[in-house]
Amino acid sequence: SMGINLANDNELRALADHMNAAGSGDWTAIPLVPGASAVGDSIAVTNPADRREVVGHWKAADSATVERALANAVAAQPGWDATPVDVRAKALERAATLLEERMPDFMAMCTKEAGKTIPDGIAEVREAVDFLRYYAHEARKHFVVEQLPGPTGEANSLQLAGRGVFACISPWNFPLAIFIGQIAAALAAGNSVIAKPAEQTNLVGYAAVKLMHEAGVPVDVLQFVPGDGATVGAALTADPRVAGVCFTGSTDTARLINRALAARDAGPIATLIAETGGQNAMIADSSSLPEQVVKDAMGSAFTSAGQRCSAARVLLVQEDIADKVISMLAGAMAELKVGNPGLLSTDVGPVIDNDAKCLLDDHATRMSSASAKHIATAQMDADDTAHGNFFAPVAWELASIDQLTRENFGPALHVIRWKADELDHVVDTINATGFGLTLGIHSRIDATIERIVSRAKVGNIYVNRNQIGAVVGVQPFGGQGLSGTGPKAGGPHYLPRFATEKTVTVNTTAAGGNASLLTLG
Ligand code: UN1
Repeated sequence: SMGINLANDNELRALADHMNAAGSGDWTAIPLVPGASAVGDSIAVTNPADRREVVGHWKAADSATVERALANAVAAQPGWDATPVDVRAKALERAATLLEERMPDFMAMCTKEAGKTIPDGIAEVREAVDFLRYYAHEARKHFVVEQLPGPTGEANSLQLAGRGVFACISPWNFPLAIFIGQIAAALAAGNSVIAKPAEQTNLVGYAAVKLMHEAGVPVDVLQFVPGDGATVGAALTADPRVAGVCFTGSTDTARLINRALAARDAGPIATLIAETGGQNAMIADSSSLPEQVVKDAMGSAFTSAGQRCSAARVLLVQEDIADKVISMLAGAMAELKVGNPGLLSTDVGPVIDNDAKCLLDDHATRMSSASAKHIATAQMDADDTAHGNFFAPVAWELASIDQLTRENFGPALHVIRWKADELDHVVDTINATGFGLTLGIHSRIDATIERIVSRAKVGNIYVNRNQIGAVVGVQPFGGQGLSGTGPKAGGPHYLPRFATEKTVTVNTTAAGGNASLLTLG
C-alpha cells in the first residue's frame, strides 16, 4: 500500500464507516435558478467504480433556464457588491464550518460520484474549507479603500469592486474543492455567480451550492446551472452579460472559451481566468535517493488515479541511478491496491468514466507501437474492478518526452534517462512541451536545484518531495503557457483578478471646493 499516514487510525476508520453508511446513493441535482420553470429529462448518475450502481439523478438547465439565471444574476449583483465585505466573508466562513460538520456526507458523494478514495475525499473537503476561509480573509484585506501617496493638495485612493456576473465552469476531478474555490473567489469579490459543474459531477456541485445558500449567500447571487458545454457553457460564454469566466479544465476547452469571449460584439471585454493542463515532469539526478524518488514519483503519478492536472507524467532520471529507480518502481507498483475507493486499503480507484478509460487504453496502444519499453502494470483484482472504469497504473520507459503528444489524464508514468551533461537540455525539452504547471526536483546538490529552478518555465516547483496537493494560501497553485492564464488559485493575487479597480483623485486645495471635504474611506 502507498502509505496513508493519518494521526489516528481509529478516527479514520470511524470516518470511513460513517461515510460509507451516509452514502445511501439517492442524490439529485437540478438547476437552482429562482423563477425558472420545468426542466428536462432525469439523467442517471452511475458509480465509476461500479457502473451497475445508480447513485442519483440530475436534470440539465435548458436555454430558458440559462436566460433566467442571467437575468437574475444581473439584477442581484449590485446589491451583493454593495454588501459590506465582512458580511460576504462571514457567509463564506459559515459555509466552511458547515462543510467541516458534514465532511462524511461530502466524502461519500465524492466517492460515489467521482470515484475518490477516502484520503482523497478528506483532502477534497479540507481544500474546499481552506478556499472558503482563505478567500474570506483575502477579501477583507483587498476590499478596503486604500489611500495612496500623492502631491500636496491632492488625495488619491484605490478601491476594488465586483466585475458583475461571473460564470464558474469547473472540472470533475475536484468536484468540491475547485468548484467551491472558484465560486468563493468570485463571490468574495462582489460578483454574482452562475456555476456550471462538470457534467460528471453535478450531484456534488448541487449539494455544495445548497450549502452555500444555507450559509447565507442569496439564491439569486449564486445559481446552479448543470448542463453540457455545448449548450449551457456556450450560452454563458457568448452572453455579453457575463463579465468574466473562471475555468478549470483542458487547454482545448480554455481556447474554446477564449474564442467565444473574443467573438462577442457587445458587452465588456470579458476576463478569463483559466487553469488548464500539464505535461508535468520530475527530474532526479544521481545525488538523489532512489527510494524517495520512487515514493514521490508514484505518489505524484498515481494518487487520485493520476487525475490531477498537477500529476507527474514524466520521470527524468540521470543514467547512473536509472536501473535502480526503474527496478524499485516496478517492485513498488506490484504492491499497489487498485479497486473500490470506499475501502481504506485502496490506493488507486477508478478513472471518472468510460471515455477517460478509452483515452488511456488508446495511449497504451500507442505506447506499445511507439517502441516504448514497458516497465510495469499494477495488478487489478478482476472481480473488484470488472464493472468499473478501472485503468491499471502503468509505467513505460521512453527515449524522449517528445513521444508524449498530449496530456494523458490518468495513472500513466513515463521514465526517461539522461546523461550528466544533459541537465539544461532536459529542462529545455520540458519547457518545449509548452505546458508549465508542476515540476519535481530530486537532488541533494543546491547548485543543480537552483539551475533547474531558474531555467524551468513552470508554475509550481517541488524539491525532494511529491509534486501534488498544493496547500491553499501556502503553495499558491497555477501554471503558465498551455497550463493557464494565472493568477494562482489560493494565492494573494487571485481575488483582485475578479474585481474592477477604481482610482479616485481629489483636489484638496481651497480651489477644490466641497470635493476636498469628501471622506475617502
Ligand atoms: C487540478 O488537478 O485540476 O496541487 C488542479 C494539486 C491540486 C491540483 C488542482 N491543487 O494537486
